[in-house]
Amino acid sequence: MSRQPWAEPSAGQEFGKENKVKRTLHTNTFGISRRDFLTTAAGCASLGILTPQGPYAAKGSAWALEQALADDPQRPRYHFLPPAHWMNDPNGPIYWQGTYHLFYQYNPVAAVWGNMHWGHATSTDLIHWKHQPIALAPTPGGPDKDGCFSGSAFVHERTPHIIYTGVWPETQCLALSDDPHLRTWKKFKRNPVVSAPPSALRVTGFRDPSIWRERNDWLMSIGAGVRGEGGRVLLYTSRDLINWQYSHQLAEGPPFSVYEPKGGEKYDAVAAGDMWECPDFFRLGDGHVLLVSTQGAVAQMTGRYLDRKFECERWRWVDGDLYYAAKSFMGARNRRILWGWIREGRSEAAYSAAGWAGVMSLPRVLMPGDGSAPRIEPAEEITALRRQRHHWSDLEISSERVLPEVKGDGLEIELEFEPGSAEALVVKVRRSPDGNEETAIVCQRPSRALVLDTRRSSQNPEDFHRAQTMPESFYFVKGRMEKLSIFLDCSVVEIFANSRCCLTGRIYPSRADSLGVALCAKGGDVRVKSLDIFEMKPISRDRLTT
Ligand code: DQQ
Repeated sequence: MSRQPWAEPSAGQEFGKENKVKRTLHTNTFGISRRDFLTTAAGCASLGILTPQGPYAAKGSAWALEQALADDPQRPRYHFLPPAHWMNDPNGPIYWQGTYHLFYQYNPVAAVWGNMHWGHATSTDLIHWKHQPIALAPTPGGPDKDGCFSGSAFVHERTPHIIYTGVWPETQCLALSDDPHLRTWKKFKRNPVVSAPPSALRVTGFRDPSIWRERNDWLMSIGAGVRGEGGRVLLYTSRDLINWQYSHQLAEGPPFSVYEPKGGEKYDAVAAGDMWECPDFFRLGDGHVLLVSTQGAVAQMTGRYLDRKFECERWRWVDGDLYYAAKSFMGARNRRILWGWIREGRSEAAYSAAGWAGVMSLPRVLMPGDGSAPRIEPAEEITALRRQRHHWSDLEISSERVLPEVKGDGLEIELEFEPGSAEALVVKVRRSPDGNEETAIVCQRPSRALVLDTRRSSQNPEDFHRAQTMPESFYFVKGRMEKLSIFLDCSVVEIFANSRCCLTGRIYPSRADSLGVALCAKGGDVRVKSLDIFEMKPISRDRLTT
């Protein structure tokens, strides 16, 4: 090993070739107001808002883009967002010396996927964030020259490290930070540390490393798959993080896919379930959980871990297909916290023109469940955002009941109900006074499914108009209350059913007066034992997160 194995952070780290703005790695002291800071080119650059490509290039500057984002009513106000442009997977979340660090796949020059960097933000309460300089950028000529794909952060010898996929081809690369704020990262000079998948396996992909320690060994799982057979998670071991040996498959198939290729369609390994992206493996209570992202959704397996092999006993989807690439970490008070990427529900042309795409889910806490799946709940920190409370108890709902007391696009709605004789309880949000625009959250009794119906959420034909279904969301057994928490945040609807599963959707109402809430029972009565609606505080003044 050379005596200086870690490259200095500035070495060759420049944004895309077309963009002439050189990356500045100076430390933002945040000693001046954020707005003043951002009016400087250095301020914009250090937070990852660069002179944009695409539609905003014509409009002049990063500053013009930022103004547009601050005024965009579709931008959520209490979910985490990058400063601008495109975000996808959460990467390497880590709780380090009392601070939460959230990294994410980021294109710093346009609101479309590509040119992957690691964006970075920090928080001390999981809710309010500060944007930080970009953590990882492709190194020209390096193994990550075409992008720094997803990976994990971990601590080795009291020093935070990142292991991530450099492309193309897909290889695994290492970086470390000796900066207490993790603002600067040094890449290992002899990257990649794993240069190719095992030669005996013809894999559909080889990416998204995740890492943990067992006795003296580091273990690393890598997402992969075999065409026509299903997903795979490959297990590597190392003593020093530099020399890795392929051991065996931690887990394999089934494909988890309902994809049926039509004649002539291009084969897509992820959609076919033949490639498992972003594996996340951890112990929870007495059992083990493996999350993999496939076919546009996240599958959650629970099962047995023996001889370093995971055997799936049960599985279910964590959420619908607008939630992806989920990644967990241990937060304060030993909680297993899960982040996930919420995709857009509109066309690429629409989000690219808007200048931003992608939202981070609320932090979710995973806990040991009743045997069939872990419990999943919003992190309790979110309650700090509750402002005004509207409360009802013992409501008998038979037909539609509009709640004129409450209106808004930033609400938390909590319900406990008994199904009664009705076939469905429907909670309507973002409802226009004439009911022409509305988003329906439907608790279906016969199927026990939760449906998020966004077919009438907007009158814009360009948006996705669809109904998503999450099976087995309700119990519907005598004497048991059903619980629903709905988080409404501008274009995001994030639902938790019975601490059992989630369903997330995107809506882009076209009318400014689509702010109403109503309850409705179909085919009978429902008793709503309690209903709380909280108006939620934004996490920043201007929809820019910090
Ligand atoms: N996104 C990353 C990959 C990962 C995929 C690239 C999942 O590392 O497999 O942006 O969304």
